Amino acid sequence: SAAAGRARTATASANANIALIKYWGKTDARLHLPTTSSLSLTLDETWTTTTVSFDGGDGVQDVVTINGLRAQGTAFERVHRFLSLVRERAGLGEAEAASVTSTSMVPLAAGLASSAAGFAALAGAASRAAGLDLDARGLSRLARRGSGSASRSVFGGLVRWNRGTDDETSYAEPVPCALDLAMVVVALDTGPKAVSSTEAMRRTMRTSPLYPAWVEASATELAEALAAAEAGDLERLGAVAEANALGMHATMVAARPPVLYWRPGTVAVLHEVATLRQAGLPVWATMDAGPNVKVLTDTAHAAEAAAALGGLFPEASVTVRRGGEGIRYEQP
Ligand code: 2P0
Repeated sequence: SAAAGRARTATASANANIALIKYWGKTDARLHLPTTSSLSLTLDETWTTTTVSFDGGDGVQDVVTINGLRAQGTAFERVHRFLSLVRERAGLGEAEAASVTSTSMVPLAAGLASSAAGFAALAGAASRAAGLDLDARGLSRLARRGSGSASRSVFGGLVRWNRGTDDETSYAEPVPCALDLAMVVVALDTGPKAVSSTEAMRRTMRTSPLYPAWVEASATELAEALAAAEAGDLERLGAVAEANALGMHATMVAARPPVLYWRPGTVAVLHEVATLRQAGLPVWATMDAGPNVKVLTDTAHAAEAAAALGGLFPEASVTVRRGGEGIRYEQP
């Protein structure tokens, strides 16, 4: 075959990331080109590990197994489409089907960034298995085609995804950070969400009158967040991150029909974060496409913040995550 002599199997791991300045909306749905640039923290201990083998799949087509279950429907289609893109780039025919086995420690589709880790790991494993030799930027661009936020999980620490104007120029890269950031994840509900991010952002763009204002504010907020991170100003970074996330949710709530990911517990946690902050703890909230709240702080205050929130919300699962590393490969 055309790929004779190339590695046909590869394994890669990637961590989830949580955006401080969010990605919400696409100018090109096929290429996953975003309306705004975004900024995220890659977390530790949130890995997805994926093995891809171009071994013929089940003899007819690709086989995708996620956490021991065979993927079907939309989940299968997204992975299959991604593998076809990799095959096309590598000069492999569609007949060269693959087996994909993925294990994730993050609950899937619950607004805990599982697709970011998942598509970053898939991009790394599939590109290596297909014999593509991509640099980090090329890998970030490829991961973006699977899921926008996956472009950021290729890198560790604080990462900016440059919106760009085309496939070539839309990629992520690490940025300087003088803070030892941490996130306290307050998981209230880890079941699958009712509305996917892809659908929610499409609906917001099409119908929310607040959306253009959020996009416009986002550029200024990103510049402020980058400056604050580089200067080691946690208070300034936290305040702008919280404003950007709540602004994003405001655009969704104003969509038709509304996209309201918030639960009563979500609002309770937001209020308690503000109360803790007034009491002197450096904590700010951010939220993604789900009811869970992630609390930005630094490593020096993470344990105290987690203990306080765990005590207030015994029904929630409260975990501390620090900055984590980018994509890594299992040695063959
Ligand atoms: C983010 N989210 O910046 C934003 C904030 C959720 C809220 O990126 O359609 O799974 O696959 O490109 O990356 C979740 O959206 O969406 C997301 P697609 P993705 O982290």
